[in-house]
Amino acid sequence: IIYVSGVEQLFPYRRAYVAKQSQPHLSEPLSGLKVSTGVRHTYQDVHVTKLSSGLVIASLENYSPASRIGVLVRAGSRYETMDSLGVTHLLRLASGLTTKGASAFRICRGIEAVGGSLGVTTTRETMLYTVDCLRDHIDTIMEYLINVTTAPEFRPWELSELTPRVKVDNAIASQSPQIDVLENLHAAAYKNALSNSLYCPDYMVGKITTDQMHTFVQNNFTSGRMALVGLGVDHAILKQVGEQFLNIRSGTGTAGSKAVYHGGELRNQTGDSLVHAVVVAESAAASSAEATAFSVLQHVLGTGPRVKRGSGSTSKLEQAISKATVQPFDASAFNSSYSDSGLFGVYTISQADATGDVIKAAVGQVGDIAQGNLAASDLSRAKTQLKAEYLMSIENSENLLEAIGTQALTEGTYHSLEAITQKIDAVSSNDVLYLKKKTKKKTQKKKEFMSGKKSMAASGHLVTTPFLDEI
Ligand SMILES: *[C@@H]1O[C@H](CO)[C@@H](O)[C@H](O)[C@H]1NC(C)=O
Ligand SMILES: *[C@@H]1O[C@H](CO)[C@@H](O)[C@H](O)[C@H]1NC(C)=O
Ligand SMILES: *[C@@H]1O[C@H](CO)[C@@H](O)[C@H](O)[C@H]1NC(C)=O
Ligand SMILES: CC(=O)N[C@H]1CO[C@H](CO)[C@@H](O)[C@@H]1O
Repeated sequence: IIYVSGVEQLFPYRRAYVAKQSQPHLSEPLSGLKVSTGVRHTYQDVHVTKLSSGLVIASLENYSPASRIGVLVRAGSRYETMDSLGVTHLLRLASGLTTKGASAFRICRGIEAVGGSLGVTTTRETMLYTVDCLRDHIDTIMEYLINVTTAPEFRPWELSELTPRVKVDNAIASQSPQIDVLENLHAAAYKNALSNSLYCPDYMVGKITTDQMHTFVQNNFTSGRMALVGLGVDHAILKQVGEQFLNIRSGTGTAGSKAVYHGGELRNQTGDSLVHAVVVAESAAASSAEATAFSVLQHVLGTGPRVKRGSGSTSKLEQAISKATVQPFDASAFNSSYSDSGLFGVYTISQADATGDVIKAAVGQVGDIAQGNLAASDLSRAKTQLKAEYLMSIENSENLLEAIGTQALTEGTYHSLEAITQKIDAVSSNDVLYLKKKTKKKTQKKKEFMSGKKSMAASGHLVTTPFLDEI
């Protein structure tokens, strides 16, 4: 977090917070970083504490006049049971509903009165409740956050009022070929857990009960599955809040079932002349060393245009596909990673009659690199892009909060920027090729793209779109 001079004039009271800091915890700047003169650099430490209840508290005091606090819970759609599919979709919409301490009306008015906001985002693995406000109102807003996450009531009539909103969400999602393809990809790739959709299945809309909501929250919102994260807040204050109020259900709950990769394909013939298609194999779990190598490989192949309408891109996918077709296309390497599994492959968008050529050229290019066709210049470009992308992404406080929270929740610690960039620098061409080459070894087999069991999803007019066994 870098403050440019000028901020102080805008927010004169920021000084007060700076002055309060008796013992500055300043970590070292990135080694070798050139510091421009005139800019004051302060690198603060992220503090992480794990309470005996299992709750992890992580915070970064950045002396900002605005604070952002989040509760991250390991309670994404993968933890839904077969009988309660869609519960997390409803939870995502239910964050402003009546709690034991305050009505929906009071929550909304109270947050608005302090100029704050409350939001919820969910992934397949986690739910993140976030509030933000000016620092002066931090106590008020934290109380709402705690009540919303620990004491929801899920009144039946309030839940039924959400039904039209679930329908709208589903209708919007079904308009998007991207969402369609990614949901179908997960449904095809996994047998359980990660196959669950982020959206409530149509047959469950309006059928989810108050009891189902309570059971899910009781079992999954336990201290050991939560992290309380703050930006622009004192660590001691956050810790106190965690100890006093987020301590209601200790323990970790059951572990949840491990994702089982299955492999398969789902095609949605919609007649749309633009075809979205994704072909993947199983890759590495997040935070494994291999995951970093996969991210580097992703950037070798290309993650989409970096120069608007630029020509002569270094993206390996673009280069290969341009040779196979003169039609316009969009191709990027795809990856998604989870705590116990991951998917890696190629995502293409193309005209219906060119799709066959585009997909085959894209998959062929991944195979080409597997043969060892990886230039040192491509590897170093990819690493530079990956570092730049990561560092840019955490300049945004939402991304930073999520990054700190995810690391605190999954690893109980926070890796400094330097540690992360070092990890990227350490990836060698062998690491990248290893992912593809050491296929004969049983342990590596499932991490291998060319011979690994693939999954595919496609949506559009699928007239030339190959089936998996034709790729
Ligand atoms: C939070 O819950 C407590 C106890 O139920 C209640 O006394 C308090 O008023 C609530 N506060 C807010 C802001 O909802
Ligand atoms: C197929 O796509 C259509 C619209 O593009 C969507 O409404 C439908 O839900 C999709 N079906 C599946 C099975 O994904
Ligand atoms: C999450 O809640 C469901 C009930 O809806 C329960 O069956 C499941 O075991 C819980 N998951 C974990 C990991 O405790
Ligand atoms: C395992 C892996 O490569 N994960 C990366 C996938 O891509 C996203 C965004 O492009 C990164 O945030 C992940 O780290």
